[in-house]
Amino acid sequence: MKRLDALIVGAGFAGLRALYRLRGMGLDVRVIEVSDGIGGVWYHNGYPGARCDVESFDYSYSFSSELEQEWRWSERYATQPEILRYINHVADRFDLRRDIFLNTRMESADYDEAAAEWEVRTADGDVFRVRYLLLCMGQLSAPKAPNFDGQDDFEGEIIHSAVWPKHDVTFEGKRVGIIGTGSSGMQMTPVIAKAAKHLTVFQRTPNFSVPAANAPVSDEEDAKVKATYAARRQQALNSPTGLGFKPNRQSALDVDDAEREKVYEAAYHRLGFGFALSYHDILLSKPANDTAAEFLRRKIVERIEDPKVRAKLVPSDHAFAARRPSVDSGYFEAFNRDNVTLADIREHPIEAFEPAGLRTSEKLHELDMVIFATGFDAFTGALLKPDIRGRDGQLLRDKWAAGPITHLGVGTQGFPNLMIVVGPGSPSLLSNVMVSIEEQTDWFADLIEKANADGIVEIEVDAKAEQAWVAHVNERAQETLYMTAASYYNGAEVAGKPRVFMPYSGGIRNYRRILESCAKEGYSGFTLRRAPAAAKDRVET
Ligand code: N01
Repeated sequence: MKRLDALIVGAGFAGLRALYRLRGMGLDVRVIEVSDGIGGVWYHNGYPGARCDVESFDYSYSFSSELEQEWRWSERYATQPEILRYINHVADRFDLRRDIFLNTRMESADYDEAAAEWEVRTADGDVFRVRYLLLCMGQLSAPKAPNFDGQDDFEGEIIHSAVWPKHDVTFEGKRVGIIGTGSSGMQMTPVIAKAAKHLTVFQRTPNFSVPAANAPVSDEEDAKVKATYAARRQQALNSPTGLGFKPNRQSALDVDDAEREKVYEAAYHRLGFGFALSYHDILLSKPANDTAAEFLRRKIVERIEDPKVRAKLVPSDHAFAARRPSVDSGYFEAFNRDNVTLADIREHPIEAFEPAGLRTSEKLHELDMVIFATGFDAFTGALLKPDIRGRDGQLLRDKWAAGPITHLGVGTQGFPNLMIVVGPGSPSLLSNVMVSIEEQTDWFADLIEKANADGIVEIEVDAKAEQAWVAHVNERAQETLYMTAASYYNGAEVAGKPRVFMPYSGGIRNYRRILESCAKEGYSGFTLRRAPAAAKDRVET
């Protein structure tokens, strides 16, 4: 049994950041990580074409200006290998590895009410007793895969994009199928198309996408950003989503067509994901959204030669960005190649695997390899896998059976001293997640610092506060178009999952102000105790 001040679960961007900060406070803290390497999703999503769709300068830590100055990004949108190199560089530079246990899966965590401690058990039988348990387990880290009839009889290879093998995967001479056209499927399509003998993309829902406008980072741009990095970070902090440029505060409906076209054209060629911020109301008003969606549909049409294929690829069943759009590098153009076929599985659903390939209601697609780019059990998938038991042995999974209940996305009543980093109910995937990670880990660190200074041993969310927060998260979501589409934002990605809105859509800046005022008010919505509630009860009875 190992006794610690804090245990962090997950060695991705969040876990490393939490380790750096908590260790810097003199706490005895460790990280456990189920994989055999650090990096979280960036360790596993090694599929061809994987890259970040937030600009490298913004998708990076801000806690060390030395780190900011010394790291040299090679491209505006970094590839997965480059991001993984960055993560490893950070781990080495700040000597983080010595406190990380790899190949260590948290199987259960039980709250000991009398001691105000968590007892964490790993799959290998190790036990940790800790005051604080920080869950840094990711929002898109529990891959989900279909289970078609006959799958085990398939004679080719099946790979999931989010569990990409560490050995070289070759496509030369192979007939490859990709199921799924979210960001992962759209990123890998043009790359695999170039290498494979034939590529079939199995599409259920056509998705919006904006070109990445990727480019090498020139020495000049690198120097310019580094000279004004602090201002760029401030800009990100004060933006709705944590991206490092100024959003337009105008309505898309307050300008004439020519002006709007000019703005969209410029954003389309330079801003990638930020296209959605061209006007402030793109995600708030359907008529405003229609202007952006119509512009993007025109652009998609221009990129595809065959009118029949084009008609299938143009998204028409959801508002732009109500589902997560992609930022692509040649996705639509890939369908102009002779060796690429689009299989519309909404029209002709997949029926089963056969030894030679995939049978749809139309025909057998003969394949040597099938890639599942089918996404994740988002937001709650990883958090609810282990048995996390709070007061009275209540399982987190039971408490959240009808959807996650949190105060500020950071904790939940009945599970004291449990801290969720970038959890449901926080801006999470509606933000540049690096900004959210740094903000929340620092907020937790300040809270722990205060608790230690004041002799606090138990920190618990109040029931009323979490009810009010869940209601607020829902109210904010209702102001947007997010609930108008079925997506992983609202639980539609997994059959039977509660259909509730998961992230907080009120924006990074609002959220930061809420966190700050919570702290200023002595952590309103939380009860901070100098003795465990259970121990007090015992004394009182
Ligand atoms: O997953 P997705 P993803 N049969 O859920 C289809 C981040 N990310 O891995 O929409 C057939 O978006 C499903 O169809 P439908 C980013 O936040 C970031 O692509 O359910 N099809 C959909 O087309 C992103 O949003 C980067 O009708 C099935 C696709 O699979 C998130 O990760 C790069 C199916 C899943 O799309 C997830 O992206 C990559 C089935 N049974 C990912 N099940 C960056 O650039 C699912 N589908 C940072």
